[in-house]
Amino acid sequence: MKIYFAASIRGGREDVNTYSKIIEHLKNHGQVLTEHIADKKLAVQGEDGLTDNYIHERDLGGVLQSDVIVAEVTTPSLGVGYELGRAVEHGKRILCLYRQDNENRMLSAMIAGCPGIIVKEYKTIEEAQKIIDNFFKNSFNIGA
Ligand code: 6IA
Repeated sequence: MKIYFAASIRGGREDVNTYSKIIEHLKNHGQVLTEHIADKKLAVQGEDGLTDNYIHERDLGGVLQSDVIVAEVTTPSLGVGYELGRAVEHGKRILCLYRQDNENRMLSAMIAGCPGIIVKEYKTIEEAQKIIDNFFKNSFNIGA
């Protein structure tokens, strides 16, 4: 099971600790192709020596070869939205995890309203873990 975990990079890194916990849990279900998303050194300024074009080609390749996409979408990210759109286009199974932590912000209707995407709200990391377990169980009949 290849899992592409998507989450904000240039959109903002406030939730990097949550990304790390989600990735650790996802590893119970398969191979996470994008562990670097939880790298605290991965700053908004950039990954050493990589061009944007290289990152785009590499990451899109990852989306296309994955069996499932799991995205943390609390911090709005153009890159994550784009990856989700491309994944929907290719009929991938997609789970988005969202935390309503700011009453002035709502998840984009283009994600919340997309029939090809399962969106689940969570408050605690334990809730997110249960949602992930249920998603894999219901989608692939695989337990944690
Ligand atoms: O627009 P964002 O940067 O927030 O988009 C984040 C999403 O795009 C993530 O889900 C990643 O899969 C992908 N992505 C964007 N930039 C990178 C990156 N390094 N390395 C890996 N994946 C990326 C770029 C660092 C950058 C600050 C130069």
